[in-house]
Amino acid sequence: MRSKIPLWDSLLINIHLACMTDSCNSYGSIENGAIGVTDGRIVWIGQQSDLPLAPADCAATIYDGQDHWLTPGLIDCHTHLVFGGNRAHEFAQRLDGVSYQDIAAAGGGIRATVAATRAASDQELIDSASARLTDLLNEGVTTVEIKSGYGLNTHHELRMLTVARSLATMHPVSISTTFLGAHALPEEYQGRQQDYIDLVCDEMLPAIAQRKLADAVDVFCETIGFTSAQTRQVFMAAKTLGLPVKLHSDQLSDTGGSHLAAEFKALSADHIEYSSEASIKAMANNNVVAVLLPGAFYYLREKQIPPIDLLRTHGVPIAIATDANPGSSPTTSLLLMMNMACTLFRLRPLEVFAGVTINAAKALGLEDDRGSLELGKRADFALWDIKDMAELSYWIGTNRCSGRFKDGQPTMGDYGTAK
Ligand code: DI6
Ligand code: FE
Repeated sequence: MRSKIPLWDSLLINIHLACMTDSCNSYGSIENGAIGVTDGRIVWIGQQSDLPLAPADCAATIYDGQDHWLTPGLIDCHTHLVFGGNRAHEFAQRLDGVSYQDIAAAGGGIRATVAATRAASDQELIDSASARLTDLLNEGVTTVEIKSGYGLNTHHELRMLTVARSLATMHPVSISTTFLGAHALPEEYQGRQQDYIDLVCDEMLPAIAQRKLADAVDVFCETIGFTSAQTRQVFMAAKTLGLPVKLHSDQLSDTGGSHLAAEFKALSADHIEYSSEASIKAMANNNVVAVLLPGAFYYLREKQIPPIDLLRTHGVPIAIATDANPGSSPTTSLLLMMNMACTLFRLRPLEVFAGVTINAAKALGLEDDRGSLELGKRADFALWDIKDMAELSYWIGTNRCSGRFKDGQPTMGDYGTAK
């Protein structure tokens, strides 16, 4: 029998914590720690031996962390998770030497996925995205960003964003949605690029903003995407509607996209393999997160590594994401991306882990709410059966995730209730 009214809703004991509160220097580790939760928020954090009362008096529900590591829930801050069909047939073409750009120019690539997405029912889109989302969640992910961009007309872009939002009602996850109407030129606008950008700005964006279906606006600024001038037009329209922006920039060539992202104080500039030092400096000065996407780099067999040393020198926060999409990064494993960020980009395990927690939260504008273990932040946790935090990027294709909590509720793993 408990003698007192418990202080908190729940308490996790027998765990080691990686708080990520000083992520430039350390994991912010607390070995033999404990964490208290009320109303889905962190209300106590520290050494288990410093608990104010006996565990049973601290909380109504107590979970035994079994000596595992507990971290902030992972955040995948750049995905294109909702789409119809897949592009396995293009993979074979590419292995025969046809480039991603050539496939796009021949009407395949993104346009092929647009056709498949338009043809898919809402339920088909939900089912296929749910399967991919489940893969991410099984690896300790608790927040996912999802972009539109395979609808490319008002009806289908609204549908993609609605489907993306609905996933959060079916799975224990937070979803941030991003409107990417300027992803590719739809076939019916061939030769009328400017008309399409006008449609994005004058019709699609207001319709989406009115329904509050997007948390941010993105553009594919690239030789095979849209120009800097067109990107600027979309960004201005987004700003007018009060929506933050982010950008696919300098992935295949230096178009000055990252510089433009900085000028608009974008949440993030993503890919950035070809970004110049001037662009990186501008990103640093404007608090723009660099989102690196090693899956696309690997899958497109790119050679140009993002300017990691410049990002370090100028203090640009680095995030890592899957870019999950059917054309350039067909993956649903954020853990594999973490390993690739180390092996392909030479990032360190600590940098990579900050990249899927606190810096990924920054890339979504959510750093005050999640991404680290701090008082008042959301109780989204991942638990790991590991001895050393570096294991999370060391294993290749191995999932050591043993549990997950969303808003303080256990959603995966069996941590019982300790007495
Ligand atoms: N960059 C990417 O990596 C994806 N979109 C983009 O703008 C690729 C999308 C696709 O090929 O389907
Ligand atoms: Fe992308």
